[in-house]
Amino acid sequence: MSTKTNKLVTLDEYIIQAQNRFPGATGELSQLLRDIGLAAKIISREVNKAGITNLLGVDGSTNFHGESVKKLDLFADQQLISALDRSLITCMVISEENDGIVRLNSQGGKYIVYLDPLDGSSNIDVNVSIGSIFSIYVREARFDPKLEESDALQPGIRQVAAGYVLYGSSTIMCYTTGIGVSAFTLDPSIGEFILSEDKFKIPDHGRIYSINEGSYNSWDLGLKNYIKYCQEEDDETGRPYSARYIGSMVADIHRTLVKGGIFIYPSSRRYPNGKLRLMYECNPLSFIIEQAGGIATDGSTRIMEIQPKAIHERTPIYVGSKQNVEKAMEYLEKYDEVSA
Ligand code: P6P
Repeated sequence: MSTKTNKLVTLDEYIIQAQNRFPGATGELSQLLRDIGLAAKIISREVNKAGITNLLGVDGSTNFHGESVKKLDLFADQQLISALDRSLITCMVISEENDGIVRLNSQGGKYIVYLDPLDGSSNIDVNVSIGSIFSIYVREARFDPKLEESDALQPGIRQVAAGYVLYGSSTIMCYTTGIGVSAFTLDPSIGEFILSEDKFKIPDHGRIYSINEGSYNSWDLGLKNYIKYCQEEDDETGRPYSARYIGSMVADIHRTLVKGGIFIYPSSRRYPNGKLRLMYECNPLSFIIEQAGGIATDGSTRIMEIQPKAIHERTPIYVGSKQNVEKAMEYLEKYDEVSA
């Protein structure tokens, strides 16, 4: 739920108005967000006509994770990195598409940006929604000439901004700078992101659970019993809940933000530490959900308090409406003792 707005406000206008509320603001973060907005428009244009411009399909290479790289993955990565490089505000980028840190031209730049340039890319060829995710930190040792990976290993609570762009039935950019969540819808006829929802609030409880039930057999007992709880008849809590799983985290999280409920990617036999990446999937999307009034944990620890050890590390995630995530945690704790 949120306050719909009627006045036409573009992303650029909104960012400037927000900046003016902070007299000491240098305008650098505003510029960085505008850079991402520009790259998002270009990526949206290509995503929406990928089938025509031969941008569908695999690039033929595999990334260092061993995953086949889609042409649009590379295109999105290049667009975002070059947009950030042009404004000389960002010193380095960490992206799912690059093994190590990507040093930009401005080695003294204030910001470090994590990117999942095109999340859910396995859905590209079947025309299912995909998204770009970004997470922004301030470089602490700003004037140390040696730019190291360790500069980027900061917990999610240190994010200064985070958000996503969802390329779906419309293109939506949703971000937070720590004072609420705002969403903008791209109007392709004028090439502008227009403010569509301001101060997003996630429902305290939702009737949707979202998990890939194909890995059921390798779940912990607590998770198995929580999903059974979601499927039981109970009018008071509106159960059985509906199961919805798109397989694109950005799309599943956006639905959870709008309608409430819970999204889960647990640890499993195939992914003992979970599949999703802490720094450029779970932290930014957890920042958004927390700012909207929800909760995000790894099953026991708040996602944004995890101290990262590696830039591409993975984590399990339970994220969404407060009541739904708390209920899931109850089951994990109750049955964890049993299975231990
Ligand atoms: P599975 C997409 O590849 C992704 O990284 C997330 O966007 C999505 O939530 C998850 O993986 C889907 O993984 O194992 O259910 O196909």
